[in-house]
Amino acid sequence: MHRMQAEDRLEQLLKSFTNHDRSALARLITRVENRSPDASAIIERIYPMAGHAHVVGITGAPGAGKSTLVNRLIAEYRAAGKTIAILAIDPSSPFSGGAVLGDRVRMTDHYKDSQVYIRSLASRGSHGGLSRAAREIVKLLDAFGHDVIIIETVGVGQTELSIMDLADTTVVVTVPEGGDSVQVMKAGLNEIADIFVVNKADREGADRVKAELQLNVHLRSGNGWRPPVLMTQAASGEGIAPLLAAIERHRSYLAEHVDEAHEAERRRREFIEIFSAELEDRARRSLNGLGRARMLTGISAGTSNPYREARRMIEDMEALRALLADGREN
Ligand SMILES: Nc1nc2c(ncn2[C@@H]2O[C@H](COP(=O)(O)OP(=O)(O)O)[C@@H](O)[C@H]2O)c(=O)[nH]1
Ligand SMILES: [Mg+2]
Repeated sequence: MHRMQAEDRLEQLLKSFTNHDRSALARLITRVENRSPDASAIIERIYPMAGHAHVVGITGAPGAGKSTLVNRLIAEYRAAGKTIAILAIDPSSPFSGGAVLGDRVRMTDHYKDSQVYIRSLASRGSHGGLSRAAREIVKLLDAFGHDVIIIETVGVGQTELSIMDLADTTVVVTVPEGGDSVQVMKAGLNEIADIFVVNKADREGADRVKAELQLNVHLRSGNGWRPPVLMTQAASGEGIAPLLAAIERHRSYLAEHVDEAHEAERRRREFIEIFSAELEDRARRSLNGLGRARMLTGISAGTSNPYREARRMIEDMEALRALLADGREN
């Protein structure tokens, strides 16, 4: 009875979502972010509607000016008549859902714009992993019909790198401060950059950082896309139009150079991630209900070998079938 009602409500929500109701979008995102029991069903349903947005990743050190840059890009995209969504991922943010693009940037103008959707995701409190949440939220934003989705992340750590895997076009933001280009290389950001930006070009040393990055690009082998190195002053808006033009050039490049092998590999990787995450969800939800109390007692007490128990569980077809079928009742 309860389940029926919940399903009806979900149907209603999905219908509103399809009719471009932004509060339905917000509520579906929250369900996915909190890993509510119907999160997987939601993504499965909206998946076929996604695949049209251009996903742009903006990454770089804290304080590099990413949010200021994003704010400028929003204005450019809006002037071009495009609908845009922002997913700001801030690992240091203690807030969830409320904090937006850092306190320094005032986005009130864009808030009022119904064609701009802004959402932030704090790594703390996001159940089931940050990159999974980011991937699914991007799918929702895409399926909703946004032309452009910008993901802002701090460019440190494996999680952030894996989130940039979601982007079609990755913009790495650096600053003239000493050694920033070296930090970029160390963090592996040079390998994922499609476009380099030296922001705060009003400051001393911007030319040098630009030269270092350009040298790095030239030393890269291959004759595919060569990441341009652009100078911007996000605070004043200088260099934003050329940045947008470069992003659009990269988008066209991607459209003209579809790498089928690369795409196939990316889809396979995505499938394995989805499959493993779904299995893990089910395992967590249903282990207690499997009549495995004794085994779990041994695990909890630290007296049994978790590797052996896991293998036994997988090899015990009956238990595995129960595990795979389960998860809905609980
Ligand atoms: N001098 C200068 N400051 C900038 C520029 N762009 C951004 N800032 C400032 O840098 C600080 C950090 O900006 P923010 O966008 O929050 O950086 P984020 O942490 O990378 O998102 C803010 O005080 C901005 O006003 C720029 O082009 N020149
Ligand atoms: Mg920011």
